[in-house]
Amino acid sequence: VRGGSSADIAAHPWQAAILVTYRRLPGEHFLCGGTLISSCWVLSAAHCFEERFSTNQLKIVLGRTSRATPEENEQKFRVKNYIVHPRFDSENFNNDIALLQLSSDAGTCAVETDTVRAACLPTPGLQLPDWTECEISGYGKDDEFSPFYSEQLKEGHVRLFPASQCTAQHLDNRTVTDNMLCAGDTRNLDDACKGDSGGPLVCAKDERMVVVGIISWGIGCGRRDVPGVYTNVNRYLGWIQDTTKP
Ligand code: 4AZ
Repeated sequence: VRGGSSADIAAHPWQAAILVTYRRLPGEHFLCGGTLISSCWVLSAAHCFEERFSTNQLKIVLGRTSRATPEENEQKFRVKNYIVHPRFDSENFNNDIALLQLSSDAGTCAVETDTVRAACLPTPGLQLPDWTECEISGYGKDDEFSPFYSEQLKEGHVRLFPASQCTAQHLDNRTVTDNMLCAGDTRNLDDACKGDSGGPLVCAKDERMVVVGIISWGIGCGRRDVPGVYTNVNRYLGWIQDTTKP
């Protein structure tokens, strides 16, 4: 997250860290963010999985504030299966959505604690007003030119842009589809940045935190008048339901 501030996982208990073990490198490497949407399912971005990892290369960590340091109360899972949207287009990031199913030796999924809790999915057709203030979180870069990911989880505050300000014209002539939405900060320029992908854009609605977007792409990070682009979760409620049903 560019701008924003350091955050504790307890303030973003749906935040997941997706780690990968590469076949030729030792250790676990941070891959992407994700959002816990039920005890056994994490929502993320399709583009995180373009390398077609096998499930045994992936791990999901919940309840961790520091990106790379294991924590006492964290919950760590293997991935039973992950499903990339069948119409994900790597050319323009249309349908940038994926679901990962958690698994553990004990056969259990995430247990709700102070630091681990699912976000709500939007109700069908939920339309929040333009400029609604929402929040993003992630372990990604502090700014566009930083060589490093953040050591600690960060949060940022962004507002939902009207569709009229979320077009190719505003985004270096890249394709922007109805499956995408834009959010940005016109003052302190908080924005998602490299490494935050797959993570949550959540907005408060009737006292609940609702995952409205998935951090997807952008032109740099926190540039004035250039919003970040998010997968519009509302367009995928049917796909999510079908994919996660028992
Ligand atoms: C990325 O590379 C990325 N400013 C994600 C979001 C944004 C830019 C880059 C939005 O994962």
